[in-house]
Amino acid sequence: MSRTDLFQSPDYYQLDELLTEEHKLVRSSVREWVKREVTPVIEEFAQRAEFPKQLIRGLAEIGAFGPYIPQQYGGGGMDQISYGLIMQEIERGDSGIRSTASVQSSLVMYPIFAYGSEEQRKRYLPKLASGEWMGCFGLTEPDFGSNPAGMLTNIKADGNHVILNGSKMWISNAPFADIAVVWAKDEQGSIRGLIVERGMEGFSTPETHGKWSLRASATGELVFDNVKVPKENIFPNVKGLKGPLGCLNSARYGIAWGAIGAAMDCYDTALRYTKERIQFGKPIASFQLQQKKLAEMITEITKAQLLAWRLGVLKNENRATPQQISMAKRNNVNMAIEIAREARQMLGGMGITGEYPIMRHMMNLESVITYEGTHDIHLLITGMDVTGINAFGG
Ligand code: TGC
Ligand code: FAD
Repeated sequence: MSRTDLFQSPDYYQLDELLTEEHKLVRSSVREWVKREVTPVIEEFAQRAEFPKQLIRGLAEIGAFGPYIPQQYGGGGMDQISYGLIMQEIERGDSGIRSTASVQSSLVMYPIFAYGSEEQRKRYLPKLASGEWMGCFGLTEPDFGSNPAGMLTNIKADGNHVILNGSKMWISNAPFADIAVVWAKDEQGSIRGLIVERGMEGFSTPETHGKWSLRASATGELVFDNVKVPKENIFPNVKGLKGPLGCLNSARYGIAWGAIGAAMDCYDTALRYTKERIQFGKPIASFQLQQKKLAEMITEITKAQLLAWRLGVLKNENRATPQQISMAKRNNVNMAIEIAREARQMLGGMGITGEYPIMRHMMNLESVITYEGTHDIHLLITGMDVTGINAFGG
């Protein structure tokens, strides 16, 4: 089922002029890697519901693990727009592969860098940057998804250790991760972050099967049964829900870019297909209904590109608010899923096959619109920002 990757990136508003030479270099090297390593295999791995583990080394080599983490810890030392472009290009290949890179960079390396001790940074970051160790991020629980403040997972002091109990659900990379960044309540009820290593007694990571979405990404649970974790594995520099939510800002920002990649791939595929497919003696791209779909797609992609780029500038200046990030995540993922649904129809029956990437993108995006805060949760964040009134309940 391996296919030739003819992808051509749309740039309707000459947005490349807003990028530096370094941005363009980073983007083209990731794009080439995706064409060479991801496209030929991704369909088969997705059909088999298997994570292509062999891509880990390449992801590390293209700088997808910790692009904006300082080089002294093994990161790429790049800016936020480079990070965004890397996510865009990887998700152009597959949202599940982008998930692996997002989790490693923004949900594992970022908290260790931002909240960890110098010892924790030195012990974990270089190995995570090189892909020698892979990480996962445990916030969601069976009974607490959108409302993580209610979490039940807890730690109790025990000399130089804490005893960790509870469980996490829907955790990307869990089945193969070497370490987990876990959020748990201490005896005072404060949320703390700690690093749990595979092999610690009482820690297991059962895989979640039966997903119709993000099939090339491994998802699992984290189960903690009286796990004895050294106190030195707790992040010293953060307490409260702002710890995990701070990591989500970074991951949601990456998704706002990533979703553009999936949308561009669907648009590009539909454009090429409709120009070649003949019905009623003409290419179907000559019919007004098809042109309306293509025109709306390129308009929405262009708006999303502008939103992501501006957010990147604000983020580089440390001025991007969590609410601005929510708006971009929500808008761009919704834009991508709508384009995927339209593009799938434009390919007729061929649209449901693995010969084209559209159905896979479409199904993947059902997870992307749900994780890192659902579509409606992000709407409520914007609603609260503009009205000053919390509509979450509680
Ligand atoms: P609330 O009372 O509003 O806030 C509690 C504290 O947190 C602070 N805060 C933030 N800090 C940093 N960044 C943000 N985005 C923040 N949002 C809030 C806030 O200032 C406060 O601080 P303090 O010092 O006063 O204590 O919290 P709430 O309990 O009312 O919840 C608000 C809500 C619903 C917006 C939030 O909990 C939420 O975003 N829910 C969605 C949950 C979510 O996104 N889960 C994602 C799990 S990880 C994941 O999906 C990974 S998928 C990875 C992949 O495969 O790519
Ligand atoms: P719920 O919170 O039960 O929400 C169900 C519905 O109710 C949604 O439509 C929601 O918008 C709506 N809703 C909830 N509250 C309100 C409200 N106040 N007002 C209006 N509507 C509301 N989590 C991690 O911690 N780490 C991971 O690595 C990770 N990876 C994931 C990978 C995949 C493939 C998936 C699907 C999920 C992953 N998640 C991860 C979990 C993800 O973040 C949660 O699924 C998400 O936050 C939603 O939580 P929930 O599934 O419990 O849905």
